[in-house]
Amino acid sequence: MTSSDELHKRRASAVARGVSSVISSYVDTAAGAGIRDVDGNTWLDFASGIAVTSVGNAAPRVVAAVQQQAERFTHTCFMVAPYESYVAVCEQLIELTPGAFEKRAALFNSGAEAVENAVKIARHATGRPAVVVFDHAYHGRTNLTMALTAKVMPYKHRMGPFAPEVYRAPMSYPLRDGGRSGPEAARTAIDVIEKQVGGPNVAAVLIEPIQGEGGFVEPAPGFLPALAAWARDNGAVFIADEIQTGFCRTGDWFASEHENLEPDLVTTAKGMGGGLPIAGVVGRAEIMDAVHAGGLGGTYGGNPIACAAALAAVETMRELDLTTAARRIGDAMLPRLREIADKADGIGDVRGRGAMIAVELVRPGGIDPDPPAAAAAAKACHEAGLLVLTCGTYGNVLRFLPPLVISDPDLARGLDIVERALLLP
Ligand code: PLZ
Repeated sequence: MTSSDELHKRRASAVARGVSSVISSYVDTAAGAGIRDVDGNTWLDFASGIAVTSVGNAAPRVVAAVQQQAERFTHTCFMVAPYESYVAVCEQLIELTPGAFEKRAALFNSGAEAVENAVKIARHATGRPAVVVFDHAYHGRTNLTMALTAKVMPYKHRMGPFAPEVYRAPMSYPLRDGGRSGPEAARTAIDVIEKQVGGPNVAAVLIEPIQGEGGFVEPAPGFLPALAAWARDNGAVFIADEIQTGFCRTGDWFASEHENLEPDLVTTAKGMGGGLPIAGVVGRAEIMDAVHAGGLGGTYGGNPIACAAALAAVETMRELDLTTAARRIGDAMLPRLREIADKADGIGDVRGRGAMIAVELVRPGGIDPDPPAAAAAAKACHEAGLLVLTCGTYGNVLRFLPPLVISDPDLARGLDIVERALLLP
């Protein structure tokens, strides 16, 4: 019996079944794009802990910053006794997110918490109840964010009732909406919003610039700008959920930059903390500051160790120019995957930007989703030592989120494994 097998046995009688894992190997150490399990097997990481360790596993600056901060102090609660690093992280969020207008920021612990707070802030600032979200959206697992998330299994099944005043509009999904243009798809969505919700009731339009868990769905050009313009014209807050797309992942600091969007509010987490739990909401000062003193917070939000990690992660992103690194990863992956798609029958789409890349698997001859093919390809990658993830409303998308510090040879080696997995009979 391997050490992982033993841990798996212990887990079965200690860890709730609802919490599952992609692989059954247990991690011992990890560095850069490599993970070693407790039996000495090595894994190449194309998952980054779901788009978190963009600066690499155990990034040296992050590790040093965490160690130094832990020795100074571990926690005082910013709401009790404040400290500089919280302010510095907010300054970085203000500087790095799109929009030259005056901004404010607040820090939280998880992506879901950031989204919840963005909605609280938008409702408070507008005095309106409704939140518009989209098909295939993923925003978290808390009660409000389950309501915002589209997919029922595994996220919402038998877990309602869900928070009210959440309305779902159709998404631009070029593979699956007949290739409608962005403006056309936006007109359809806006029609739903105006007929079923009503502009004056909308507090916020909330959207991932490229959808993450929903399938790496990149809306057609013009879709996001049209929604942002509608929100502006109707006094609604336009919130970009950049929890998965942010912090260099798509080749820009934030994916919103791609179409020159300037969201009123941006939610961030994941890559921001270089592996430590930290999240933020940043945006227009007049919206953020509408909330009364004491109206936002939480015991651990902007914990000093997490802040130190975030500052070190941002420094690493700047120093190693990880936006450029992400673009280079995309430039290497997309053509290679398209070549594979030409040889394989079941690849309906190859898409993504920067180091957020996916292939959508379909039944040959059409676009019917083929989730077993995605599961089989992921399994074949895992057996060859490459950690990849699936996603998508239909579970038929194989997605790649390598750390942005991955070396060219490691990237090529990973793609070789992906090729063999996708060309299986
Ligand atoms: N918004 C866009 O991608 C988290 C979820 C994994 P938390 N995505 C990974 C799972 O199955 O729980 C995510 C996201 C976007 C919000 C969230 C939520 O972030 O830090 O997981 O709460």
